[in-house]
Formats: sequence, structure tokens, C-alpha cells
Amino acid sequence: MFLKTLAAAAAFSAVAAVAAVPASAGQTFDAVKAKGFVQCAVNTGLAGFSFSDSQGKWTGLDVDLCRAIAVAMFGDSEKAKFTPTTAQQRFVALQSGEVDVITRNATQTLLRDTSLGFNMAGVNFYDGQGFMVPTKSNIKSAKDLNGATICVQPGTTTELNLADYFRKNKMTFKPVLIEKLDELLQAYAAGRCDSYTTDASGLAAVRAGQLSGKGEHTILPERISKEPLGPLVRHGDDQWFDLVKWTLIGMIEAEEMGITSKNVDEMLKSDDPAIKRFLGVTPGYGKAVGVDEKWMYNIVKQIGNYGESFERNVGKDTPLKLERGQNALWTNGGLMYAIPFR
Ligand SMILES: N[C@@H](CCC(=O)N[C@@H](CS)C(=O)NCC(=O)O)C(=O)O
Repeated sequence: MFLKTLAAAAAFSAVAAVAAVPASAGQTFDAVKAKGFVQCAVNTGLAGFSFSDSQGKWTGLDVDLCRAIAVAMFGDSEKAKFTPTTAQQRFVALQSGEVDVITRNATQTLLRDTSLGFNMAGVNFYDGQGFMVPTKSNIKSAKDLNGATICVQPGTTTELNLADYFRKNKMTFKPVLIEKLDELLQAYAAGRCDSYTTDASGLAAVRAGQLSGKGEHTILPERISKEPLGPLVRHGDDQWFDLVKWTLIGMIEAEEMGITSKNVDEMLKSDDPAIKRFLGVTPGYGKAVGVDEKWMYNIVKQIGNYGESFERNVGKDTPLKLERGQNALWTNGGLMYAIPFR
């Protein structure tokens, strides 16, 4: 009996000891801290997601996520640098250490998580693959594309899904593979392809961006795949993985809690214990993640919550005019669900 009690006490203190151990810093986390900025792989230019203006200032939903990571690490959204990558270049850039994280419409898949050596740190945009056609073609459905020539970027899930979809539906197609988005869109606009296929968000982005003023374009109704897009980090640094993952979850949690860039200072005075912990008024989470206790306060203050970032970059009042849809909070019928800050 006495022995049992001793064993139980030992087990309890072991748990307590584990809980008290500070998060151990990993290679990437330390390297980012030492160099003083985070290097993110982004698109070469996709309106609403990652786009650089004539002054070289990057904006977009994916850029916001990168900046939020910078805020978590350094308290400053300007401590983020961007490496534009094509779909083919992005994975090598992460594997080689050229970038610290990919915040660029990358679909989370089994092979990327395993064989490519990455960890998937959450989903910041739920998407599906679609097709675009010139409106004057009068094509109304993907099923009308039998025999079509289709423009597609190599090194993407898009390319693989396209082949599966046509095979499954016993249809044929001719792929035109072009790595650089701008070149591909020129080919499409010049009529070299009957259709262009990518994630539906990408179709909306190029229609509002590179293709604006180049005729009318229709996005066909079918979504032929699931494209959960989100940040990727290299295997081997759990602390860095945790930081990226909880930065994204934190932006969603802030929206769930009703904390915005406008009211976050008011919220500091809240009596709600969960809000006090979230904003670092009650310390704990910052230390657990290895950053300043005010990390989430700073992120919401400088970047906003997930919904604010969505509306500012891709929402219904932007040229992309995207509905929240699957990207609404779970409480509003969407898939965005923050794992508890606890
Ligand atoms: N989600 C797919 C496709 C990602 C992708 O590369 N999409 C294209 C079309 S939206 C893109 O981002 N192009 C921008 C660029 O190459 O800079 C994947 O992860 O493989």
C-alpha cells in the first residue's frame, strides 16, 4: 500500500516535472531568432494571397500568416522576408533551408508530410480544384472538357488531380505544362489552352489580377478535389513547428473569442480567464511556446484575427470577392476550428 502510494507520488511528480520543463529550442527556431527575421516562401504573385506592389511591399492572406509568425517571434510584423517561388521551387527552398516556412497555397498531403520531409502546421484556407474557361467558349461544365487542351502548373496536386479526373470520367485532355504563372496565363489568354485549372481561390485571384482586362472568364462549378492549404515546415524542429502551428490556431481562436485589432486593447481589461490567458495578461502560453507572453496580443493588434485577414485580403469587398464558405468558423457552418488554448 505504502509502495503504491510512493509510486503514485513519483508518477505524479514525473508528470509535474515534464509539465514544468521549458520547451527546448530547436535548430530552426534558434536560427530564426539569431538572424532576427523569418524567411517565408510565397507565390511569385497571386492577388489576395501573396503579392508584392511596385514598392516591393508584400500583402495577402499567406503574407499575413508569415508576418504573424514574425510578430510571435519578434513582436514586429516587419521582421518577415519573402522568397517568391514557383510551385516546383517551393519544396526545394524549404528542404535546403533557404526558407524557414512555406506560407504559399501548399496543399497538405500524405507524401508531402512523409517522403518530402515536412510537417503540416494547419490549414489557413480550405479549397478545391476548379477549371476556368473564356466565357465566350460557352462551356458550362467540366464534363464538357473532353478532348480539351488544359493549362496547368507542374509540381502541383493540380496536375495529378487533373489526370485522375479525366481518367475517372473516361475523357481525354492535352496538358500544357508551364512552370511560371505569368507565362502560363499569357498562353491561356492567347487561346493556347481551352481551360486553365488550379485551386478555385487561385482562379479567382488571377481573374482579379493577371487576367483583368483580358476578356471575360468563367469558373466552372465543379470542384474536383480537396485542397487544404496551409503552412509547411521541415521535419526535425518541433518547437518551430509548434510556433507556426499555434500562431495560425491563435488567429482563428482570436476570431472565435471575438477579439479584433480594433478591440484588443479593451479586451486586455476583460475578466474572462480564457481571454486573460490568451492575451498574456495571465502568463503561461508565451513561455510554453518560447516567445513573449504578449505574442497573441501583438499578432491581433498588428495583423488582426483570421476573419479580419480573410476579409481584408480575399473577402467579398476585395477584387477576389470570396465568400467565407468552408473558411467560416465552425460555429457559422465552416471548417475553421481552433484547437483549445489550454
Ligand atoms: N495547391 C496546389 C497548387 C499550388 C499552386 O502552385 N498554385 C498555383 C496556381 S494558384 C500558384 O500558386 N501559382 C503562383 C505562382 O506560381 O507563383 C499545390 O499545393 O500543389
